[in-house]
Amino acid sequence: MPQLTETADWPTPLKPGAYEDSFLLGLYERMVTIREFEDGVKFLFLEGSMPGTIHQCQGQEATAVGVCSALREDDFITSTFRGHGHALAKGLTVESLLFELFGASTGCCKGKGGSMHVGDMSKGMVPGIAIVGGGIPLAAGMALAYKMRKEPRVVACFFGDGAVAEGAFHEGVNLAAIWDLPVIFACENNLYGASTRVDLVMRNARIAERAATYGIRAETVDGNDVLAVHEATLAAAADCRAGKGPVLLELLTYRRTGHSRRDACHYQPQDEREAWARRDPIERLGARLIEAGAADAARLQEIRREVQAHFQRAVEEARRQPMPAPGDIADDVLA
Ligand SMILES: Cc1ncc(C[n+]2csc(CCOP(=O)(O)OP(=O)(O)O)c2C)c(N)n1
Repeated sequence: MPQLTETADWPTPLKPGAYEDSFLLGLYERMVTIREFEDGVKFLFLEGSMPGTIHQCQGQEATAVGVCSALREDDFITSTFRGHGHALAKGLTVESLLFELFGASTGCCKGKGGSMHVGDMSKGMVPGIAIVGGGIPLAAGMALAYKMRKEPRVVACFFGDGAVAEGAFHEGVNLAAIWDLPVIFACENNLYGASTRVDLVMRNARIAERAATYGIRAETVDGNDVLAVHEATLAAAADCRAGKGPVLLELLTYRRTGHSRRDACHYQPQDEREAWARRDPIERLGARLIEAGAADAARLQEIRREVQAHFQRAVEEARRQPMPAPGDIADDVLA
């Protein structure tokens, strides 16, 4: 079986001039926004400022930003319970997300979703579904609607490696395949499902290989390289819009924080953590920006400081937001 950490040795081709500096800096800023948001939220949660629970994505910023930067505004994404990064990458504001995590009625789901269910239909993100694999048949259904209405839209469906062993994966991918539906199945293979390593629960942990079973195209992508993810998603979206059917992208990455709440990740070997820390997606893009002359270290530091200041202002505002009124409990209940 190929080593799951093999991307540590993958080259990161620098293509000077292939992108506008402003685009690259935008990707960088978006990834820093996600990292600072997640680190800040972790602290706020542990100090008891937030109700419920949290699932975070530190280390996986390039998958969210790489995929969403290749989509159009009216394309949709689905997400599961680790959706903060997906939401920020798809265009939700730091405020609407943070207010939601505080349980405020001004949050993106009016304070009724919390960390596990963030989303905003007006931004093209279906609120997160906490059922592992739950977004996969949903994405196929949405894509069927696009196809029947002849709308040139695409759904990018984010899910983890653990979801691949769910029946919903087989059902959703198979339907999307036979009907040539415009779905990008974006599997964030972060090597762990909760505390269990992927190769303990799958004989074949190279998830892209499953595509052959369904007769669809797939690619294994370095998920810590935002430009590699962006380019793979652009190609997948083009295939989808051309009616060629769904594409499975296996985005190899690593979750650098616990599964949820107070999980300290003791099950991740130290050398593995260090190897992935050396391939931090933000530092890698930063190094490439400097090498290409798109920015210097001072500019990157300035971006981080601006993002931190924005987050701190949002926290102050979040503490002043109104809570949902008890009388609103049945509003927006559809079933
Ligand atoms: C159907 C279902 N089974 C179990 C759970 C409990 N659960 C929540 S997250 C999780 C691990 C999922 O791992 P993965 O899909 O790889 O996503 P990741 O956490 O790596 O992003 C489990 C088992 C659930 N929410 N839904």
